[in-house]
Amino acid sequence: MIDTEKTSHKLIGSAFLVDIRSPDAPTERSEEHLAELEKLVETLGITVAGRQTATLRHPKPRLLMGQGKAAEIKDAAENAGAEAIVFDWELSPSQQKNWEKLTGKPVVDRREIILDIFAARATSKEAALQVELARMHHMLPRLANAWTHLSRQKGGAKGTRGEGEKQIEVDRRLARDRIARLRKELRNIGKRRRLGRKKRTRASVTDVAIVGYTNAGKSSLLNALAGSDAKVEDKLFATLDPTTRQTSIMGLNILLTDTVGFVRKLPHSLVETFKSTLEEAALADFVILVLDVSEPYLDEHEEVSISVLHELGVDTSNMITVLNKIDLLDTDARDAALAKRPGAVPVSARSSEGLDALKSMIAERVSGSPPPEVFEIPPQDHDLLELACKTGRVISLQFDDDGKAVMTAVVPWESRNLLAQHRVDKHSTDNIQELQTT
Ligand SMILES: Nc1nc2c(ncn2[C@@H]2O[C@H](COP(=O)(O)OP(=O)(O)OP(=O)(O)O)[C@@H](O)[C@H]2O)c(=O)[nH]1
Ligand SMILES: [Mg+2]
Repeated sequence: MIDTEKTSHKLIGSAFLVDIRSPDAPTERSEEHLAELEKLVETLGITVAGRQTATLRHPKPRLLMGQGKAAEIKDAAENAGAEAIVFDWELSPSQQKNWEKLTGKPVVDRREIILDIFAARATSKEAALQVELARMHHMLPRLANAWTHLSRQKGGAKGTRGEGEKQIEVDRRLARDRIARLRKELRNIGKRRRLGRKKRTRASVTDVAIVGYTNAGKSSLLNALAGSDAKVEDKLFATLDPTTRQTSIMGLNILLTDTVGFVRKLPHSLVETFKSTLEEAALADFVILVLDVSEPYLDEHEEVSISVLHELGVDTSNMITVLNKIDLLDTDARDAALAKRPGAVPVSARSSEGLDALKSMIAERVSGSPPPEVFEIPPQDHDLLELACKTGRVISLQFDDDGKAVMTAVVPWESRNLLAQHRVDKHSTDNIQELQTT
């Protein structure tokens, strides 16, 4: 269970959710955004009292929307008995203040909710410092809101400054000092991490980072590949600290790192502060992008993940894309998903299906060439033998009495997809090593 003591919205019991949608955006998308916001809010233990979408052509500076629409949302939130309003939209400090004045309730945006989840989930010192830094950045421009009541009550005579204003300056100075100290501490932790990485580079171990949208199954995949027991939960942001496990895939030494998940509109301050943790992804030899194939908004999740990776300076040209949770799809849906992403590897971290193919692909990336595999091809599919000869390297080929071909070959990934159904799946790491030494 999440530690709500560490969140700033621990006093909110129920919230009314508001999504802002442009008139051209599909309504289902708004539904999906609200459903995701609901999951985020519930992660904090806050119940959802109701939700509404406001359609806006141009956001307005004061309340995002006109007075009439704002009053409508205020009434809807009140009728639903909500104690707070959460926007799936970045509110400026002044918009937040205006909404709070209008409704007399706490009004927060999606970024604050995510910051709170991170704050509650942070267990390591580094994660806690990073979250605090992100929060300070978020708070700094909002300090003025907290003290305006003092300014109004005790505002000095013309030309002199009110109590509130002085207090804002003191607070700002304190906040800036704290930010500087946090940065310094994080720099030191980063230095130590880099030293550790240098040692690994010298030991010629390949670094592979597992990245992707939150809840896609990254930790489950780490566990399935490395036989580890990283925390797996049907919750958003179960993982905050990178977990690294050493494993051997087809005789190759690999360090697999599970990283913090991505989400739509990840607060920029969080991406900034988690950069050092996410450096694991940027400095990895390559990354494995995990996509939840059962997710209806898979395309958007993929887009978000890739854009965060680019923001982090990750090279995505040699990335392996994994379509996880394939066990949840029927045959037709599987075919459709694979047709859409022909280079992706379908797997199920839960049932282990497809893991052999993924391991082959990882070995191929690490060693620069695909490993040999064994295929049994019935006579009716013998045209695939030609494909293997043309695109790959056939090491041995034998036919049994029924005309079935038993082929050991190195085939590139594209052809391997076609040959996959004939691969002798039980070929294990040991098999491969045996083949390589004979
Ligand atoms: N059906 C099915 N469920 C899976 C599979 N892989 C993971 N899950 C489930 O998906 C949920 C999330 O899995 P995690 O491995 O925690 O996902 P994650 O990407 O590490 O999530 P965060 O750390 O929260 O970002 C859990 O309930 C898993 O049991 C799979 O292959 N099939
Ligand atoms: Mg995880």
